[in-house]
Amino acid sequence: MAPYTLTYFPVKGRCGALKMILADNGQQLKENLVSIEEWMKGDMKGSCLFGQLPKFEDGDLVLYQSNAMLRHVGRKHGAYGKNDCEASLIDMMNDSVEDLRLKYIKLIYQEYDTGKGAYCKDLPKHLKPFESVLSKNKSGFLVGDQISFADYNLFDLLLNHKVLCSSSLDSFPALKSYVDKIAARPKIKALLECENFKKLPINGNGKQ
Ligand code: 0HH
Repeated sequence: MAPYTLTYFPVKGRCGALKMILADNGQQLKENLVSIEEWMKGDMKGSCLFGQLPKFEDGDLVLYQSNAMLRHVGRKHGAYGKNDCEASLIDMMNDSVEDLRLKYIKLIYQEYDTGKGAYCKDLPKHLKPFESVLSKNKSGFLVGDQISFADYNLFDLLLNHKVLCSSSLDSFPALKSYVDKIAARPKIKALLECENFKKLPINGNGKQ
């Protein structure tokens, strides 16, 4: 039996990074896909602690909130730093990834047609801090010398941004080589090439 179960909509959405960290650690994932029709019936929404998906189960542990899931898996599989200070820096970086993800989600679901140009123009301002951190850390990761859950999260969001604005990484050499390096990790490469993952749209409204 797969040790982990994920219940979510048939999109990459907030679960791309979670699938990446699990795959990279050789972990199996059982997926329950929820159609929008099923969700609209309301029963499942009512059963979710905060009325939203994803829901993640590790045995008897039930988690909501995608970043809590990343932290949980990171903690269990050695992707949460080597000490408390590294863990705090990883939290800081992941919070910044979440800030950018929220901007991205707002664009996709609320302002795509009117706001895409301005978003792409403004994007370098938001990518610059990540470029700065990565260009200083010779390991090629955000914190310390090993990959953390924040790296999978940033990598996932950068892939989305490459789809949104194809030139988004052009003036960021450290980010560009970071994306190439993580994409080349054998288990990540296999996930990105796997049909079940590839066929999922990034978002739920057809915008990307
Ligand atoms: N802070 C939460 C987290 O990080 C936010 C969860 C959230 O926004 O986990 N959940 C949304 C779905 S994520 C939700 O449950 C966005 C994907 C939308 C896909 C829509 C369906 C597509 C079907 C093809 N939304 C439902 C709701 O709030 O009722």
